Amino acid sequence: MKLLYQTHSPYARKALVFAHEAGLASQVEVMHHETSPTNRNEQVFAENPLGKVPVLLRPGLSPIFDSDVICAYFDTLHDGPKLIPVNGEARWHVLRVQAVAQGLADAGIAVRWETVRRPEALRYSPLRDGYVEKMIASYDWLERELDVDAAVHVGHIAVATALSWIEFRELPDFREKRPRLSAWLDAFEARLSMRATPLSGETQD
Ligand SMILES: N[C@@H](CCC(=O)N[C@@H](CS)C(=O)NCC(=O)O)C(=O)O
Repeated sequence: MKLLYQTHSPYARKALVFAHEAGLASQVEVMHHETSPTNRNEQVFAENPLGKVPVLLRPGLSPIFDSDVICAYFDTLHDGPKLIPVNGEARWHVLRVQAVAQGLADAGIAVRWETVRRPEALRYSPLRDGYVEKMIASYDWLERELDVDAAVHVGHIAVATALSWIEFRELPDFREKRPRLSAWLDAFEARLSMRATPLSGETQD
């Protein structure tokens, strides 16, 4: 399988960390692609009409996107404990945590548009502030709700890759007032899956 990837994408890293955690990384060939809504990548558009990474290419089968769906697919390919609980309240808890993590990364990208990516004259500070509020509320929610002692699941992977990217991009701090979340992230970042997938590079708009 080939994974259309980006070394500075929280979502692409989430899919690859999941592959490592599920014992599938050796079956995944990583192909780096730059993407931006202002810088069309034809090879990515050919596989995903949204023009975004990650995309998983499977021999003889249709491409899979986005990161949520790639992770769900990977979870069908291994015999270990499921990283996405199959049923019960555990399933809804894990998917909800994943949703908050996805929203955090989405809000972080929106903040970057309104601070560094958009030409200065076109930036709109009320929109930046609104997205920062969402990030702060999500940090507080994770400080309260994240099941830090549970076995690793897709929600953990999504939160760790989102928060790690937020620090990499110097977006609003989450550590100072959130010791529980902060300690959990430090421990998660020591995992092989995270150490094998470092963030690097600049967005090319
Ligand atoms: N919901 C998607 C988000 C993917 C996404 O936004 N990827 C970014 C890279 S961080 C991208 O390719 N952006 C290009 C664009 O927005 O056109 C997922 O979870 O995979």
